[in-house]
Amino acid sequence: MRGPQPIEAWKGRLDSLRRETLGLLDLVSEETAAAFAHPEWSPLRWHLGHIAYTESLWIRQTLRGLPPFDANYERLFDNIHTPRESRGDLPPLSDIRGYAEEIRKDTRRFLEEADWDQGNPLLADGYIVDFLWEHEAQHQELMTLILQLLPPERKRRRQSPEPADWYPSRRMIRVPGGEFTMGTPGPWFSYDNERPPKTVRVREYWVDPAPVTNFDFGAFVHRGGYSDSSLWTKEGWAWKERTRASLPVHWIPGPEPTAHADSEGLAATTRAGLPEGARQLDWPFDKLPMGAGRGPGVLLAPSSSTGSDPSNRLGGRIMSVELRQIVRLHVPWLERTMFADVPLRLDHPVTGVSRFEAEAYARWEGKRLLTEEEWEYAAAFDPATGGVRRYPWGDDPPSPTRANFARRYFGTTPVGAFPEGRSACGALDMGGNVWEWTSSTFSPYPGFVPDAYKDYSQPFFDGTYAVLRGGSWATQGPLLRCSFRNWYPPDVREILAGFRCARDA
Ligand code: AVJ
Ligand code: FE
Repeated sequence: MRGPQPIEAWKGRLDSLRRETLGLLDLVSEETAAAFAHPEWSPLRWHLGHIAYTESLWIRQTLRGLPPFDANYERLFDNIHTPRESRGDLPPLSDIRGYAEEIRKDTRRFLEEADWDQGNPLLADGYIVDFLWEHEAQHQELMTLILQLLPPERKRRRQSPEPADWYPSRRMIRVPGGEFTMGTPGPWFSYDNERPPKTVRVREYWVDPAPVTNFDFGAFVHRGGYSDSSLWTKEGWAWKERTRASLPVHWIPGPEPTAHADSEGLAATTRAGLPEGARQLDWPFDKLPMGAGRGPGVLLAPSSSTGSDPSNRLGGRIMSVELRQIVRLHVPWLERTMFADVPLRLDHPVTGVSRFEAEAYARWEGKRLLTEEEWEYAAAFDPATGGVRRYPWGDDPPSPTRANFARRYFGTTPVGAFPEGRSACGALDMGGNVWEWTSSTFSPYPGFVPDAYKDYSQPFFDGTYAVLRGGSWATQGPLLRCSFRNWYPPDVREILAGFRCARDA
């Protein structure tokens, strides 16, 4: 017989997550919350209704056997039966908030009165509470990427802390082959697609310690990566030709680079620090003088002399803070961040790329994407114990020193800025910062059994979805578990995703 359920803690968790959801809506006007930011993504306001609708579906209707609270809302906020195009005509925000509050009252009552020992799998170990929490958390992430698509002037600025400066080695990590347990091995909540756990054998490979940066991707763009069909898969090239993609989603061709040189000091440093003619360089890094030393406040800079070690393309060169500023002055792109358009932040991971772009970039570097097996092995396997970790750093819950997650910075952070979050093999940013495209197609593990919410994973096993791993800066902590699988069609670019490269050993 198990002890009393932590009802109060569950209510507290659900309510505090809800406050965050409402906080996201507070970043924009009522009008903006009701509008489409992008034709492929529902209005912000729809997500609140859908979150409440899902709570009602499982608690009020499935578990309590009551009729829907409101038949109209029922239809409107059902993701399967109401096509996205018709989600533009929504009730006022105050009505949707009222609906969500009514449903929540019902949920609280249910949690207090439920018979937790009746053997219903929806109730066992509080499954339904975790499920609703994670569902809402995932919709928060969708709301965040929608906010990211809106121009900065339509959002109320929010203050975020500055991430610490820390720049990791760029040397690829050699991961010895081996066997490990893939999928959820613990008693904590997981989705059906993470189960059952399975033993997987992985061959030895090399993996980048961090995701591909804007700097790296800029070099690919500058060197004509988007116009060299030999780098792209057939499907990827067709996509590129059709969409005319030529830059990641949030990159904006900048004004003349010198336009950013607004400070006297920086302009002077620029004159002193750059070789003659540097202003004419399209991609300034090749000719930049490199500093020495490393530690806080320095940037691992690329080098044209990459040496003979192909696993160390960037040569481990370091450049000073001043040079980092100069380089920014000369980057020909701006980047749209949540609250401002800024010169492209070179040490941040590239985002806003489809899997097609990720594949082309990887091939350009003579590398490839990781399979999801390789990804999970690098994130979870601990050779010291032979077992797997719940999170890349171990079993402790995510914390701000280990990962950029839960919108703490409202954007990406420089790659590898959280050394305490490294996995056993030394890979950084395996939890948070950006989702990572893998080369794997979303499919069930052998012995897959759908959970009560049958349409959570199963409809997406048709071979058209690619797996992403690792969580982003907007992902809530529990979803950073190494076994969590995300999926999208390979041509989607608006999600908060980048990628990491690997290569055969
Ligand atoms: C796992 C992010 C692909 O958004 O369709 C939300 C999550 N499922 N409501 C999605 C989800 C049902 C899902 N992804
Ligand atoms: Fe949903």
